[in-house]
Amino acid sequence: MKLVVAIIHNEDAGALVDGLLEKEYRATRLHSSGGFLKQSNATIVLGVEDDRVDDVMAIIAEHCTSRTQVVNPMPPIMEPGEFFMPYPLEVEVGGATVFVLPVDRFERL
Ligand code: 2BA
Repeated sequence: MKLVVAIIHNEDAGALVDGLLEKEYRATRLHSSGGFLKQSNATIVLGVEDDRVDDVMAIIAEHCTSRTQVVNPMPPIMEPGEFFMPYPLEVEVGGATVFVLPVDRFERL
């Protein structure tokens, strides 16, 4: 068995969970936020049999799309008379960042 941890855009989370449920995968949605952008995203956690991981990856790919987000960099600490022109920065946020981990033991009590 594997634990699939997928960090995805908030906007894609509902459709992904529905897509997984349609195929009878059990999933948990966690509210998370990215360390870099500090914006909220979603983390989907699901335990699946080894031979179903590829199917789950395909469902994730189907429902999660990458987007470009604009970040306004923090102004540096300024000395009197210095001037800072903030240029917004474009960042490509992937459709999904996925980790697949081995599971030693799984029980539903
Ligand atoms: P964030 O940390 O908010 O990162 C959003 C996007 O900003 C990243 O997209 C990447 O394009 C860019 N980025 C992140 N760190 C950067 C840096 N130090 N310098 C320049 N650009 C940087 P993704 O790579 O698609 O990541 C999307 C979200 O997935 C991340 O949100 C984070 O929540 C999670 N993530 C990505 N890689 C991870 C990892 N190795 N471990 C844990 N979480 C990860």
